[in-house]
Amino acid sequence: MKKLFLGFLSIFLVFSMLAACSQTSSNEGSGDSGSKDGKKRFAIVFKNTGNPYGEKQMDGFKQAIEALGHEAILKAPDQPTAEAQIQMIEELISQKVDSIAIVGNDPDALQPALKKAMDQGIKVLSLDSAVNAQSRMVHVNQADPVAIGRVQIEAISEMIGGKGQIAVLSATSQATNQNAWIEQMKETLKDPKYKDIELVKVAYGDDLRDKSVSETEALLKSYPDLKGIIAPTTVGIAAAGKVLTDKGLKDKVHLTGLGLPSEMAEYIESGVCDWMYLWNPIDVGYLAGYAADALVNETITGKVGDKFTAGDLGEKEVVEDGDGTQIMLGDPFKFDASNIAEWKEVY
Ligand code: RAM
Repeated sequence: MKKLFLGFLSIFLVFSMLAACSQTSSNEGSGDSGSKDGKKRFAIVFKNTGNPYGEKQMDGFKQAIEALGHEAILKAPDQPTAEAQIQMIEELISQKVDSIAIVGNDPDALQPALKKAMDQGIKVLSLDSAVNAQSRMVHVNQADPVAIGRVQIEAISEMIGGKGQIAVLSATSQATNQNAWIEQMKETLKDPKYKDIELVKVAYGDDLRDKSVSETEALLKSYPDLKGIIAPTTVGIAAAGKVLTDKGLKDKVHLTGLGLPSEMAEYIESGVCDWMYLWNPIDVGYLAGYAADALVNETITGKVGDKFTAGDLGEKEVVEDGDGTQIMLGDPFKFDASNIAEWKEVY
């Protein structure tokens, strides 16, 4: 029954993506400014296609943009590379969209393209995975990276009894968000209470399902004493959950990280993953939609102290983020056997 539901869900998501792409291509090449019906056009560019988390985030963005009476353009390249995103940004610049919200595949490589967009009056923001402060007006952050990194180390430590080898299965090696979280994991591991935990490797599955599966298998082969895997990516954790299940490694190799409840429910219910964390990806996209609108109508410019109302999420404020600024969604949320049944239906 669950498989059937997930089957229908995937078909629905594929159709939504196709609908989004055809909507996008109908604007492509027109090169005119503004849309013909006078609606403003707001683009979002995710890391790559085939990631249900990205689809949820784009859904939330679309909901916000349409509630505001504008047009949403949803885009994602086939591969999670900066080059592919640069090409999409160039296309959006020539279409003279009003705003570009980017989930960066690289912190720095998109700078020339995004600066060109801003020089032409396009309002640029990042969400989920930031671009550097010079490439954006503001970043929409799901949660504090310090907390995201720390909770994952606390979790794996508890699961393996504070002792043994662990590995990280990440997304791409250039992903700003995963790299920030891994840096915080390494900081947390410096605490003497984690002195018996050894981080043996950070592997990269590139947010591609097959590569994440083979990277997990390689970790298990190279480190036969491995006690735990942290996958701070929804694609990675689901792939690792499948490998550990197929190889019967429940209780031998523990798993935590950041997972989509709908994809991870079976592994949490079976005990392959005791618990994991995430935030609401729909809300991240929705908040970015309202932030983009506030930039376009100049309610905010992206400076510290700017405030705006983000629909159902209420009032939000722009705060500091290193040499740039950001808008925070909330805290990471814990999913375990007690609440997964409820959340797997939501996202
Ligand atoms: C993957 C993506 C995304 C990240 C989540 C946790 O879906 O890498 O950017 O925020 O995992």
